[in-house]
Amino acid sequence: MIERKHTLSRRSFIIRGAAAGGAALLGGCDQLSQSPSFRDMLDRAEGLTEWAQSLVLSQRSMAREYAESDISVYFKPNGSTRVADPEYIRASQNGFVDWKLRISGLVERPGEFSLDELRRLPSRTQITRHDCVEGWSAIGKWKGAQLGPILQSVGLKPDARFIVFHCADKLSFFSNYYESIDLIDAFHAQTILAYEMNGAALPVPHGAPLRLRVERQLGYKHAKYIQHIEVVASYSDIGDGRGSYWADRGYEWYAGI
Ligand SMILES: Nc1nc2c(c(=O)[nH]1)N[C@H]1C(S)=C(S)[C@@H](COP(=O)(O)O)O[C@H]1N2
Ligand SMILES: [Mo]
Repeated sequence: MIERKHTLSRRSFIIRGAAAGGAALLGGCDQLSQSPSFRDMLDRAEGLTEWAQSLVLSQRSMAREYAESDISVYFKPNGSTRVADPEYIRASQNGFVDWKLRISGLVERPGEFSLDELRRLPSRTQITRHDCVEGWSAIGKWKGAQLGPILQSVGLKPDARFIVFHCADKLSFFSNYYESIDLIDAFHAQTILAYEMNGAALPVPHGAPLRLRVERQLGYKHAKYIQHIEVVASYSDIGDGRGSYWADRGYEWYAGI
């Protein structure tokens, strides 16, 4: 029986849920939590009952996973397939040994993670289908550090709502690529910072050394070449204010499959 008399902030509940092994709650119909207007409502709602929140958590179903034999022979690299930034080029020539991921914003302990440090964190390997908005799909195997435990280790501040990924590549002359996700997706078991693809180090065309996999959304949400993660209360100050390079150019911010 679910205890209904407490009200918690959505954030603390999600974090507790994740800590208690939120994956155990996964399964069932995913329609409600995938609905953009429902998620908007959640983002505004303070102090939902624990009962309502557990309903939401129970809707966090897993994206379909495939067998090794389903892995695509060819996986199209798309969008940026290289990075012009001199610092990135130098790091890539050096096998990314002194590359660092920076985490800043609404966290208790901002800091940097090397690739080795990321590799030592709780990881997940998943064979999933990538669906690009342009109409092609490919199946690949991804291994990476789960984002949830990383966020727990740096500690989210109470007003944290979105995780922003700042990338090293410029897709247009004026702007680096950027993306953001909400805490529901950030703490989902299949949301990983991938450093391996199909059993090898992530290749440069696919986003080396680190790219996001957020399996229940379309391809453009899967930020490649991540160099900086910023935790924010609102993404209105990022880019043109819609939370994503492609959302700022007319696509949906929430790109549910
Ligand atoms: N940094 C960055 N991330 C990006 C892009 C990009 O151009 N730059 N393109 C997006 C799009 S539209 C898709 S379909 C996927 C492509 O991933 P892939 O190159 O591994 O196929 O990356 C996404 N992430
Ligand atoms: Mo895409």
